[in-house]
Amino acid sequence: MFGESDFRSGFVSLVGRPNAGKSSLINAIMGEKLAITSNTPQTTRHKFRAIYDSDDAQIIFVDTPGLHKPHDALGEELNRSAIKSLEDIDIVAFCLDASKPFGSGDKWVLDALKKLSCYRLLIVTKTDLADAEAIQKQIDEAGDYFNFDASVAVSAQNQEGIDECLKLIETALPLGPRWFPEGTKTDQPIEVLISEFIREKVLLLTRDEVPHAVGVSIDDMNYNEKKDLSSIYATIYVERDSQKGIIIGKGGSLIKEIGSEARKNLEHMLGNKVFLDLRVKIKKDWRRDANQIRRFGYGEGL
Ligand SMILES: Nc1nc2c(ncn2[C@@H]2O[C@H](COP(=O)(O)OP(=O)(O)OP(=O)(O)O)[C@@H](O)[C@H]2O)c(=O)[nH]1
Ligand SMILES: [Mg+2]
Repeated sequence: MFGESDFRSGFVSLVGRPNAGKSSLINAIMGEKLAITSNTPQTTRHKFRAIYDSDDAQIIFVDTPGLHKPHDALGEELNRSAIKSLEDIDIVAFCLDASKPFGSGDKWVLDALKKLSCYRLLIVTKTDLADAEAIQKQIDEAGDYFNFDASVAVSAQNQEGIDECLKLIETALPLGPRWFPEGTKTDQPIEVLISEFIREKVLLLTRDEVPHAVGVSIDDMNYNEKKDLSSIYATIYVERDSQKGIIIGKGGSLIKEIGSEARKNLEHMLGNKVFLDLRVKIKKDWRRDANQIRRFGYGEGL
C-alpha cells in the first residue's frame, strides 16, 4: 500500500514528427477519444493536456503539434507551441513511427530536444504495422543518435505496450501531489473539444490542400433542458472560394455528412441529443495571419 508521501505526479510531453501517432497514443492511454487524430500531418493544432489518474500517480500528458520544418505562419506557430510545451516538464517522450524509416525529420525533432535535462523516453508507435526486427532497428537507430533513458514500443490500435509504457512513466516521475482534481481528464474547454471534433470530420472527408486550410469556430451554444438537446452553431473557415465549394459538396452533400458524423461524436461526448448548425465562410489566407491563427486558439492561442 502506498502512503500519501509515495504519490508521484508530473508532466509528460509527447513530441515527434507530424503523424507519428501522438494523439492516438493519448486516446489509447485515456481509454477514450479526447484528442482528434487523422492521417493528415498537422492534425493537432492545440496544445492539449490529458490527465491520467491512477491510485499511485497522476500523469499529465501534453499533446503537441508535430514538429516539422515550417512552411507558413501556422507551421511556425505550431512549432513554437510544441517547443514551448517542453518548458517545465518532467519527461519528454519522443514518438517514433515503427513503420517509417528513422530519418532527417526525426533527427530534426531530436536536435530540438538536445538541451533538455529532463527524463528522455523513446516510444516506438504503431507496432502493429512492423515486425519485431523492424521495431528493434528503430530503437537502435534512434538510440545511436540520441541518449534516451528508456524505450518502449506501443500500438494505440490494439493497446499493446500501453500498460508497460504507463509503468515506465510512473516510476520515472518525481514525488508530487495530484495537480488536477481526480477525473479532470483534460484542460480544454468544451468549445475547443467540439470545434476540434468538427475539424476532424473535415480532415477525414477531404483531401489535398483542403484539410490544412480549415479552421473551425463555435459561434453559439445552448442547452435546452426540457428537450435534453444541445444546439451548437459553428463556422468552418476556409481560405478560398473553391475550398468552400468542396466542403459544401454537390447539393450540400459533404457538409451534411460532416455534420452528421460530428453530431454522432458530440452526442456521445455530451450525453444528450445535439442539433448542429454548420456554415462555411472564407477568411482569405488566414494561415499567414498570426492574429487569426491565435483567434482560432491554435498554437498557444490568444
Ligand atoms: N496502424 C496504426 N495506426 C495508427 C496507430 N496510432 C496512430 N495511427 C494512425 O496514424 C495516423 C496519425 O495519428 P495521430 O495520432 O493523428 O498522429 P499525431 O502524431 O498526433 O499527428 P499530428 O497531430 O499531425 O502531429 C492516424 O491515421 C492514426 O489512425 C497505431 O497504433 N497503429
Ligand atoms: Mg496529434
